[in-house]
Amino acid sequence: MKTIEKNQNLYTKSVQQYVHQVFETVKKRNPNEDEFHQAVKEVFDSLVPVLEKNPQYINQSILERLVEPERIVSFRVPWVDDQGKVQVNRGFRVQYNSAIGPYKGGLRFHPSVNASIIKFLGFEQTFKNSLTGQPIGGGKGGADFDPKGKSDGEIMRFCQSFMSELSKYIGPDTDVPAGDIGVGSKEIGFMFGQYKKMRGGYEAGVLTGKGLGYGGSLTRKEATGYGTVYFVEEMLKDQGESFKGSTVVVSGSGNVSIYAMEKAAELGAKVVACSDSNGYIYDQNGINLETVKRIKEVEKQRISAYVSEHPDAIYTENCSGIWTVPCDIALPCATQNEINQISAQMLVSNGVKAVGEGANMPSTLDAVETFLENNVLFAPAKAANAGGVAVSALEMAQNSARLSWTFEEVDCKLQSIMKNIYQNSKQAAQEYGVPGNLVVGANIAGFVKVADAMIEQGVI
Ligand code: NDP
Ligand code: 2IT
Repeated sequence: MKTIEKNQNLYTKSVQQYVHQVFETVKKRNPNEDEFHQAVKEVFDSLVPVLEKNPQYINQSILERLVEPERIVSFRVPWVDDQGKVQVNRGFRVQYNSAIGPYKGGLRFHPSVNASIIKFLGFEQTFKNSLTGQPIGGGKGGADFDPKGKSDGEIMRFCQSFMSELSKYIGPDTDVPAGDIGVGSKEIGFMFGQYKKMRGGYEAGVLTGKGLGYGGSLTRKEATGYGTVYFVEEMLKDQGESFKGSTVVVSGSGNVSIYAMEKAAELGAKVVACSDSNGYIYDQNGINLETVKRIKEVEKQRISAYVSEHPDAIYTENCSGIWTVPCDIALPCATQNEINQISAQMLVSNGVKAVGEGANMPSTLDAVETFLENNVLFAPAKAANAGGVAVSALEMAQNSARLSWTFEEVDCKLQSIMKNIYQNSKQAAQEYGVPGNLVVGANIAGFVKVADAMIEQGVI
């Protein structure tokens, strides 16, 4: 018995060493790409038990293959601003992994966009899309373009130039982009128009998140935020808890944040704070969502404008201060690494019960550690925010069938997808000896399907 145990320990150690070695190579081959390293490290740390039980993944070099995107394109995006001056941005598309379907994932327009950000997002997307149970591979793209302060004409000219190049690489069965930070239905509309003009044909399924009048799906706008709340509600239900009567803090005030707030409030929670990149608002009466929607979606103002209409509310500069607001449930829905260890510790000290990641990789690795060590229920991004891309895949299905489903039909499918992701992640965590750890569970459940498909398709 002792010998078997000793051999098992030795084997575990050698698997850990192998994983460590592949990770060191990733760092060496992708220097200065901190976000990409972080995303890979989180997944790799989760995979040791699955690699121990399945040596074929090691023999077939699945990790080595997964850290190398199938293809990355980087391109010049020239456009003319309202003053007649030529501006140049850098565009990207990473076609990360097509083992289980066409590349699928959003486009981000934000000045911080670079290869590291796009690769971390593409890597995450591969496992997230696998978790949805739908036939979609992983992709991501974007540009270091800042839509803030640009006129509609400037945004249109930028989108047209961006699509003139991107159109060479995408298609309804090849690669299907959608929105992300800085890209909503307006930008998707401009890009779709340009794609259609260049192709000379109506390929509705080439982009998702389209307007409802030309192939968009009902519930896509709401899907990421609603899905995150559905996922967290399932997680709470398992512990005999729910959103009802809880105090909730949601960072950001964009697409994901607004609809997470809406669904949390619908389920009986009081949402007391939200933010933008400048600062956060706190409203002890509960955030008035109609005001937030008008300020952000229609008037495109800063969130600070809220307090002039709601005198009880307080605006504070510095967006990370939002994590000092006491709450039962925290939903980070803004951007990567918005919760560091100090903020995580603050949330724990203030008694947070659950954290649900609506954004991609919003918690640093040590923040995640802090939540898990303190028994906070933790819903990781790949699982919790998969509702957006899941409904994108439903949009593709509707486009292929040339029909549209009702809001209720799509919402119902979204709820059942989120429940499945929760159950599959929970089950994988249990099966591999870390019950309740949804980080490990989601990573394993997402990985196994992609890895098996890669093996079945041979070395390509
Ligand atoms: P939006 O552009 O609609 O909103 C982004 C929000 O986050 C804004 O309030 C913005 O504030 C804030 N924000 C952006 N960057 C920063 C930053 N560097 N520091 C602080 N705040 C910031 O984007 P989405 O709501 O679509 O995306 C939010 C997150 O959710 C991202 O991580 C995205 O990858 C993820 N996600 C999005 C999905 C979707 O379907 N849209 C699906 C799954 C995940 P400001 O206006 O000041 O910039
Ligand atoms: O991060 C994400 O999952 C998204 N931005 C949505 C991608 C999509 O294809 O709908």
